[in-house]
Amino acid sequence: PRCRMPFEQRAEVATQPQARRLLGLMAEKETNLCVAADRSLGRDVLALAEQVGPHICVLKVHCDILDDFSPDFVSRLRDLAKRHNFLIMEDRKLADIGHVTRLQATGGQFRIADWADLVTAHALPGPGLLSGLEGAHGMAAVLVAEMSSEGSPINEEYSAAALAMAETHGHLVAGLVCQSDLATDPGLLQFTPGVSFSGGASDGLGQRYREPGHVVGRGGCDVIIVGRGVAEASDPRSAAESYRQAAFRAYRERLKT
Ligand code: S5P
Repeated sequence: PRCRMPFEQRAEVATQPQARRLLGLMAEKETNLCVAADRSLGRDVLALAEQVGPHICVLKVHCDILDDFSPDFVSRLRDLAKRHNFLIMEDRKLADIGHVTRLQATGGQFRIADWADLVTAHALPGPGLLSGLEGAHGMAAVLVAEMSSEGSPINEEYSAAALAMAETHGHLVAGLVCQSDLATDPGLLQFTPGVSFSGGASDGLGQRYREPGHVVGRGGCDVIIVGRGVAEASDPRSAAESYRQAAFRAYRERLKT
């Protein structure tokens, strides 16, 4: 099964180019950590990316929370991604009809497809959304199949439909954002947010946390997404290294089961 296949082997069978690239770099760099750089100023996102760059496979950003988004910020971020060898995921959570999705992905002030390797999207509108991303400069979609937040109305049927959408559009979809082990295709990556060493904790706004070893070992997660656990640590660099080690160790253990 997929959870016992090493990343390097999965990179070979993956057909989506960004998924192939990511699985390959995870194996090579020995990291399955994605840091969510949820900071309001471009220079703070760049400073965090510089600190955690050597330890991560993906840097996840929300361009719409930046007070000072600019093309210059994006080109600096791309330079860092190249220098430290990580992918950039824009967590836009697209959720509209294909026509609007295309405009949101390629235009506006953010021009996401010009700089992001991966973009998150909800499955809610159906496959037309993915058709809207066709031809978006090779940017791949990551479909939100489950959410970490309390009270989410997403149910099993919805998650199964999101998975089916990912599987039937394998050329455009690199993976899922999920909380449990949904995929069977070894080429699809499962990204799991709501991860912290303080498992069981909440943030007072509905976020629920589980520990890295738990989500990778038992949840089938491939890439942990850690935001405040790293970004708000007194030393983000060493926090990132600790999360990387915990998640990669759990992945190695999983291969033996
Ligand atoms: O279900 C989800 C999906 C996502 S992408 N729950 C989430 O929390 N996220 C994102 O993961 C969220 O937008 C944020 O950027 C990150 C979690 O941040 P943390 O500070 O709670 O670790």
